[in-house]
Amino acid sequence: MQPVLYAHPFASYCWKVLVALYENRTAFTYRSLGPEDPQAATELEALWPLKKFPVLVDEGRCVIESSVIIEYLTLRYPGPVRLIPADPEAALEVRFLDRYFDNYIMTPMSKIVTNELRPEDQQDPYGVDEARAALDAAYGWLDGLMIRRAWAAGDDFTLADCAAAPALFYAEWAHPLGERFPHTRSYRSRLLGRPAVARVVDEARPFRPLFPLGAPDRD
Ligand SMILES: N[C@@H](CCC(=O)N[C@@H](CS)C(=O)NCC(=O)O)C(=O)O
Repeated sequence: MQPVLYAHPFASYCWKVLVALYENRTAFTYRSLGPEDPQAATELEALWPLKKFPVLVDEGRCVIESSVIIEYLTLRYPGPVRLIPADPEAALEVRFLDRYFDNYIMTPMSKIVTNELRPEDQQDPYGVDEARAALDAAYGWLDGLMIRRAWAAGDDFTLADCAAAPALFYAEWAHPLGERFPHTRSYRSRLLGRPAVARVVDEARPFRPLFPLGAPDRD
């Protein structure tokens, strides 16, 4: 039995895991959480009452949280792309950057996007301003890092890049990098050129009209 992934093609945290699966050509069953398969949502809720996704089920075990799922895949389904370095010190840097992209780019990006879904009288412009300032700070730090790196943690594509791909893809839509962060821009372009990332971007294309801020006509 191959692992089963509950996910949606437009959902940023699902991209992290999909990139990891595609990088290593890991076979899996995709339970897409859309109106075409309401049973998938019912199963997800039974597996994880918080109803957050992605969730992976393998050999009767339910694995939750995108980073933990990728860690699990590297243990149980290792492939040619080693997403967590064998060296524990090098792995610390990868795990730190994975947290960086989730906490300091994905989180403020989500704040800006989800604010748009609120009723107008429940919106939070102060919180959105804070999120934009947080993104500027996060882009700035990352730009300094990426002057000398091909991938987030160095020369090799890792878990950190799986996290960076959706974070920078959508953050650039919500709060453009402009000309201020050239190294981060180049890194984002390199990510989009990676076949596994290009594949998730393509699979998500039909859902772009759902982007609450209006998807820009690029990427
Ligand atoms: N920390 C979780 C975040 C998961 C998450 O927030 N997923 C979003 C989709 S990208 C979700 O479940 N949204 C539906 C909801 O919040 O109800 C992870 O890394 O897996």
